[in-house]
Amino acid sequence: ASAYETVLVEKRDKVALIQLNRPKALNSINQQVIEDLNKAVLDANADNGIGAIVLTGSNRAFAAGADIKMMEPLSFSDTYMGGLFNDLENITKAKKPIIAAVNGFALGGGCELAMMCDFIYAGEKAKFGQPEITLGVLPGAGGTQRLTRSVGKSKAMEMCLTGNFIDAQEAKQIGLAAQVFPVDELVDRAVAVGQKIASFSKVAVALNKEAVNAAYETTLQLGLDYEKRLFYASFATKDQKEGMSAFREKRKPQFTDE
Ligand code: CO8
Repeated sequence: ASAYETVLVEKRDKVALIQLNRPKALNSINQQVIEDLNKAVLDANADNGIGAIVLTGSNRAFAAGADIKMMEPLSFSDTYMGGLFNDLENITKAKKPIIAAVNGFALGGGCELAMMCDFIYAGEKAKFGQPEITLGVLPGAGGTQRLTRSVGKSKAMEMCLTGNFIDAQEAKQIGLAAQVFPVDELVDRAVAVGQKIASFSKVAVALNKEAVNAAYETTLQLGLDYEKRLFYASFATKDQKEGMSAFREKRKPQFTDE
């Protein structure tokens, strides 16, 4: 039995595979999903045996957005004072990388959730979209911000203003998805890449993630300075000595995450 109501967690060697599991509502996101997902990510992040996380849904839906039936009766003050969906963002605080493996629909909050991950792999049948406009609202968890930074203004604006879905090939072509895989292979391929990442120094992985993310927050010069500080800091780790001596000695490095 799973420790969670709406997610399944499976440990595959050094990768935590977290699967959204609310099939009756196409994995739409409510408070329970957010709580379960945060806890699952936090646990994986704290587990020394885990080096990367893969987040997936079902073949039909990664997540079809926020739960529309739950949102319908809410007032402005309910959402504002209650900070509706604020906590979903917590998964971005994980030091360990999260790969989104998207089969089926990633719509609204589902597309936003995928974009909170560090990179996206899409199954051939995946569909991405920000259909909030069709409901009389707008994206509320990064769909106007992360999407725009990821694919540029014209495409992001088109997606937000029309609500039209894009398929996996287009998602790859515009840089939203890093790669496209056959539906049945997607999760295994994502886990395999997770294992590769997990074979590296955890400190180096976290430093790389932090530095790339800094590119979203700042100017080029400040970002370059920040990168350089982190690069210098990596020389304070044992793993830097291990990685470089292993290269010189033509052997496989044994990282200790120190
Ligand atoms: N919320 C609640 N229930 C949903 C949702 C949803 N987002 N999506 C699907 N469901 C339910 C359906 O109501 C249906 O339930 P029932 O059988 O009880 O009627 C069941 O899932 C199956 O769905 P469909 O019968 O509609 O399946 P289809 O294959 O015909 O269509 C679609 C699939 C195209 C995905 C369709 O279900 C759809 O359009 N869903 C809504 C997509 C959408 O508009 N998403 C955006 C929601 S708004 C949002 O996300 C705001 C983001 C703010 C921040 C969020 C952070 C989490």
